[in-house]
Amino acid sequence: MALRKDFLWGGATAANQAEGGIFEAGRGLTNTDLLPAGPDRAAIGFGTLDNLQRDPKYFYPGEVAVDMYHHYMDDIELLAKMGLKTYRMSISWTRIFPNGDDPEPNEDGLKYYELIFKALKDRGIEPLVTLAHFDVPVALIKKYGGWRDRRMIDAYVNYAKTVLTRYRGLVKHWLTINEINILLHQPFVGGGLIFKAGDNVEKITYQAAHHQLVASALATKVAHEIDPDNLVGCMLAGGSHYPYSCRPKDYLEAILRDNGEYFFIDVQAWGYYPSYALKKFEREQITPIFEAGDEAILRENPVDFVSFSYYCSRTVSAYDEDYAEATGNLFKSIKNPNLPSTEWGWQIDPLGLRSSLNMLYNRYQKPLFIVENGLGAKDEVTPDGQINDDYRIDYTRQHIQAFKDAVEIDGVDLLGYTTWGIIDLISASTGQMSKRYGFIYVDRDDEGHGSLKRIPKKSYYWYKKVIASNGDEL
Ligand code: BGP
Repeated sequence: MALRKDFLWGGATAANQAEGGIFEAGRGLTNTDLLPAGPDRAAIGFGTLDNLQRDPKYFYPGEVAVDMYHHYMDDIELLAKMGLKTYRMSISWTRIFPNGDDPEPNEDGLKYYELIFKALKDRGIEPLVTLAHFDVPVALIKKYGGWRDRRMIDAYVNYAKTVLTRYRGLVKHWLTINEINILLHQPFVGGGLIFKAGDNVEKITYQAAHHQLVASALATKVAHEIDPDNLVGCMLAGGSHYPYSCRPKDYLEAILRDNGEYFFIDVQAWGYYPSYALKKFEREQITPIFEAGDEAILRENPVDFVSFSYYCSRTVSAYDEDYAEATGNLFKSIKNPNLPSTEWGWQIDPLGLRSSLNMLYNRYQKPLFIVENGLGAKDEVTPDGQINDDYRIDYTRQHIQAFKDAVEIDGVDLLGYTTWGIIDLISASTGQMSKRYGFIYVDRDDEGHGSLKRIPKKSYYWYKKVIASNGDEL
């Protein structure tokens, strides 16, 4: 079995890392607008450093990002010329509802995305839309403390209903919440949570998780009611756990750590809480409060497909030994001595993508979608204005080969592949521009200097051929 004929080749961005224009046309502030570049970013992202006011001492890279807000037509033109079949992007919640739950939506915000979706459709590009990509309106953090409060469910579902209704017929593929398991690792980024001394962090986080899971199921329900053709996916920060050694305890540790991350997807795909999670909650006395009807909402509204990001596998051990550390998207693990690393310490493991696809397909038996994958690396512009990013081509080629094998040899059902940061944008973990993922270069640096000019990289032309040959020409 080869890749589907209608395989969705594409690229991905997110509003908070690409758009900028955060004060334009009535937009309200969102949590990620408050993430500065520099050393405090991680603590703010975790929710231990309360930073609900923008502080002039910081540089906020998301304020302008790569200014897609103003460049979107030119950018879409570049994406179309690459031959993209799909473009993954997120709607900024606070462009639609500046305070998250205003009585009426902001027409300017609705119009903005309508123009984008129409421009994409006109060029034969299917939008793949994330409803919340690290996006919690600041007004709702102030009012409710973010997702710890159940009232977030109504605000989110009302927002979802508004955009699902408005973009009916324009958008068919939806993702409810980006990398939903990131809530455990960066609770402010994932859920707008800020902790005070004495807070039971785990209890609050899992209660917030429950609210997100119910909200996601309700959004799935609404999406299906509004248009039965809508396809809704959940979204996991993926990458399986490897045992550091073949000691049985290490293997068990890897399984348990996988469970810890897949918990969210288990609920969204199966429609119920897995037994290992219920046991953990009981043992640790952190069982989330369920309201009457929650179980039925989850059960009756599982997702249609499972999407995930894949950058690296993660290595773990049950033993407290002196291991070297590897970073990875927003959480750390042990450095795997068998794998090379990027300049940012993320380990490169194409075969791990095939393993993850197998694991997820076996576990869920639903179509899969790789909605993020890519290499964050420094690029150099040659004196004649070229970017020869062979390292990025190499990385992407190996990952594409891995998913082709998962489809062709292992029989995994894969809907598509969108590379992360199809156009350079700011890094979620560091706020840097210099950690570039794009096939399209953007002239902007870590301090916010640069013309914002776009230049297709060597990878741009390479990917164009890959798409045109449906993955045959790598
Ligand atoms: C994921 C996020 C993205 C993206 C990517 C790369 O966790 O969904 O928003 O940024 O990782 O991570 P980074 O930007 O930290 O290199």
